[in-house]
Amino acid sequence: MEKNKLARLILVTFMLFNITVIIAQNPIIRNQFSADPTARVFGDKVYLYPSHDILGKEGQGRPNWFCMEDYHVFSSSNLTDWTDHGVILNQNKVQWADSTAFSMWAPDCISKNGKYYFYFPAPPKGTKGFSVGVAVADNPFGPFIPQSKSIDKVSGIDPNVFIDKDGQAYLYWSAGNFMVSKLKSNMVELASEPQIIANLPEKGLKEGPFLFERKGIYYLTFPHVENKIERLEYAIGTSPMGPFKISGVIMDESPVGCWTNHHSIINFKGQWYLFYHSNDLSPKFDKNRSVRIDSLFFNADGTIRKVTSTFRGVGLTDASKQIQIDRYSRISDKGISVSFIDTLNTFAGWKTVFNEKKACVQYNNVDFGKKKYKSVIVKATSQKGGILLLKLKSISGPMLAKINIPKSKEWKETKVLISGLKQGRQNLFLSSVNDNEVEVDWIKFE
Ligand code: FUB
Repeated sequence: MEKNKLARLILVTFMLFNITVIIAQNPIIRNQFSADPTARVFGDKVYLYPSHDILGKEGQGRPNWFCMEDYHVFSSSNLTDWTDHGVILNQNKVQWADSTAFSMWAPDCISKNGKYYFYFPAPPKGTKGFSVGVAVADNPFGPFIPQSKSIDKVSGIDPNVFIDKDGQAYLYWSAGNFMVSKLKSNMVELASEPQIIANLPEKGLKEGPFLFERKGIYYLTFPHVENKIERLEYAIGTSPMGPFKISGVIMDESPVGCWTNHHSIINFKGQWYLFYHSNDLSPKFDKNRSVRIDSLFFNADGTIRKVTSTFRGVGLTDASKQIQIDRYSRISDKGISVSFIDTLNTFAGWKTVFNEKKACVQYNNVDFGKKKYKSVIVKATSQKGGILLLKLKSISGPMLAKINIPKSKEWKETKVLISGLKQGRQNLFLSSVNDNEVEVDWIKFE
């Protein structure tokens, strides 16, 4: 088929099924706010089930607070290109839930015997507090059909389901304390009385339990307010129902003060990943959050190494696509900063601003594959005009190109021939030659 026709066909298919493709580093979801990420590996893809924060309007739940009316699901086979499969459940489709509450909080989804079970908390009609419901589908992206009633004897938020090697499923949730019950094989009813998980921090809110197993160790991981805002902690045990022993911190408090954090941990293609959230796209209101991913590693004794949040996140960036250098791996201490392209529309992303000579940004893991790239394109603007150097390996490494950014008040794409490029995975270094201010949106190779 002709290239244009194929592109049109793909676009029409995506529009028909309400699918959007997003390519991003941290935060990974850029077409909406997203929080409380539960990631699951189903087949050869990662499916992401986050909460969907929106900016509440009058009459939509509690003012200046979390506001969520539905859930989307996203999928990816490389953790950098994400497909938004659209809405999988809305509060007005749940018979037992109060559809004026806008409180569809942190969900989870698990697969058993070819069915997908989506667990979500919501305030029930006519009473206070939260219940937990289940919606069932035949595939990971729905349509999910909610059960007509919430799960009996479960009051609380942040459901999490773990299926052990023997096939027994466990439901965890947060009700001040963490609760656990076995689930019946129908996955929608409890098989044992809810039990409090003991020996966990007693002071400071804890919520968002997420349990996983590795090499016979059961990790109960959770956000907890040890100081003023949440950080991610964990406890370990030898059985899914505990007892658990407090074992450490997975991620410190948000450096930008996002009060909540909420996470999940998966192994995908041999690497462990931490999915969590911050408020990247809403720096002034931390109830509009965005999902991030960073790699997670274990020590030989099974303890978890603390994860430092990064902008670069994970995965390879295709050299032929827009490389958002503002999601850097490293940046020099002075002469360079990152800010929103449009403060009124943060979804437009960020720009990197160079304003001193030798300021440098490093962006790792760009995939040049086996292609023979000939040029680099830089989308930039500079009031006085400026010069950037693009190098491999380090700021004093081999030079790929010297890029003269023309004097302009508008964003312009400058294309320059490159030489000395190696194939495969490379780390890039972009630095400024003089003090003239240059703003860069992205670079890409052709
Ligand atoms: O997103 C609403 C609530 O904030 C979640 O249920 C908690 O875990 C916290 O992230």
